[in-house]
Amino acid sequence: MKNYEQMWKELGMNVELHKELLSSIDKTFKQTVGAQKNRPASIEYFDHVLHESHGGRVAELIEARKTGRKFIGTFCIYVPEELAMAADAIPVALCGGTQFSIPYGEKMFPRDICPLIKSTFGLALSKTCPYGPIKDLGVGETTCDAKKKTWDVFNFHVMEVPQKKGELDFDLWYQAVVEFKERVEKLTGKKVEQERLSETIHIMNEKRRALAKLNELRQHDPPPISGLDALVVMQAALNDEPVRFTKHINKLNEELEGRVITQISPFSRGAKRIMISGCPSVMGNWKIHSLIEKAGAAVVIDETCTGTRYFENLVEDGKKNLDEQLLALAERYMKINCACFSPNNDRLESIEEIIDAYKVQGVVQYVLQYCHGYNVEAIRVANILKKRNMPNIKIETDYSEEDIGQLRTRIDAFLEQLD
Ligand code: BJ8
Repeated sequence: MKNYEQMWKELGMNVELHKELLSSIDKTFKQTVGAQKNRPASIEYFDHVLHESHGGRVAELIEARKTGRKFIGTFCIYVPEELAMAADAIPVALCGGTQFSIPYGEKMFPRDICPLIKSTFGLALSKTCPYGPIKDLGVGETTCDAKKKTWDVFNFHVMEVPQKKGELDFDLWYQAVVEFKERVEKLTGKKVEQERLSETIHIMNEKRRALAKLNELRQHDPPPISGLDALVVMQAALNDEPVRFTKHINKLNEELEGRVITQISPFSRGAKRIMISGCPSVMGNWKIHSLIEKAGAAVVIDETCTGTRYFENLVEDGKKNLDEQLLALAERYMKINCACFSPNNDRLESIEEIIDAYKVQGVVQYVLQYCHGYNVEAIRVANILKKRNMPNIKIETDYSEEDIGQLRTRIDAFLEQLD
């Protein structure tokens, strides 16, 4: 990796602490992702994206800002990236998945909120996040309580994500999309035009198609890629430049198609097929996937925001004017089934469809500690799974390694039950 020390210094970061952060993440990476056997060769690019997320990618954003472009930090997949890009801004998701920054987050935030929030803002508070100093706008959303109150603290633009999916709620969300467009236009000084929006819709749809294809390939037995590597790809998706990213996904997909034919896989045929469902696993967090796959089962799909919820449903393209395009965007994003919605029946239906498509044999409901939305919704998910005689286990955990031994025992017992 190139030396970016000078860049980090100029950004006002705590360079020494940042070195400790990188070596802590690198250690976890080597013990989990790097310890896997039989990885596809094309995964190297996505490893590289992760490794360069505090280096090359930041340097790239700094260069883009010199040409007048603006950089927007996001924290939820509800933020329509197409709109930001059409106004010539660059959106990048900034969620943290590392235990390293949690103690710094806890200096400001209550201890009993979810690790994703504490880790994300712990990075900013400890001056180990290179994105904070170059961010032109932070965009939050009204999803869970902890998140929406956090945006107030940092004075972010907040998109109103409704809590139900009725007509009135859709109108509210549509207004939030229009308001976001106006906010981004104000930031960049550039109007969102129909033609450019049509291009960015195409770019993002192509990215979703490529990710959907990758995931379809996981439907094979044995899957040509591990769940942990598929997660690495999804984590890279939230950071990388979309056109370049799609090109590399298509290359990976070609390799995976070949592996399906030649039956090359990190797993033996008949390995237990697991779905992870619930909270996202953002960059730095490889804990649960790694534990399940080290126990010999294959994570074949993620029903999470670092999984199906990110790439399913395209934005309808070919619209003739900006109003219709905005409506199409609002419709696509409103289909994301976050646990902040009540009732969230669409999520339950989607889980059943995914189970059938991926021939899932067991479901791990993944709940980040103190995430009440997914934790309580786990009851309804468990109920539909019970009706189908589908074994499931709920794992509530944080980013630390403290409970690894206990989790390993529970996962082993769960997988044995699938026999
Ligand atoms: S659309 S899941 S990305 S909000 S895990 S911070 S919900 S307490 S990340 Fe999310 Fe958007 Fe929903 Fe997806 Fe809160 Fe839960 Fe933490 Fe969460």
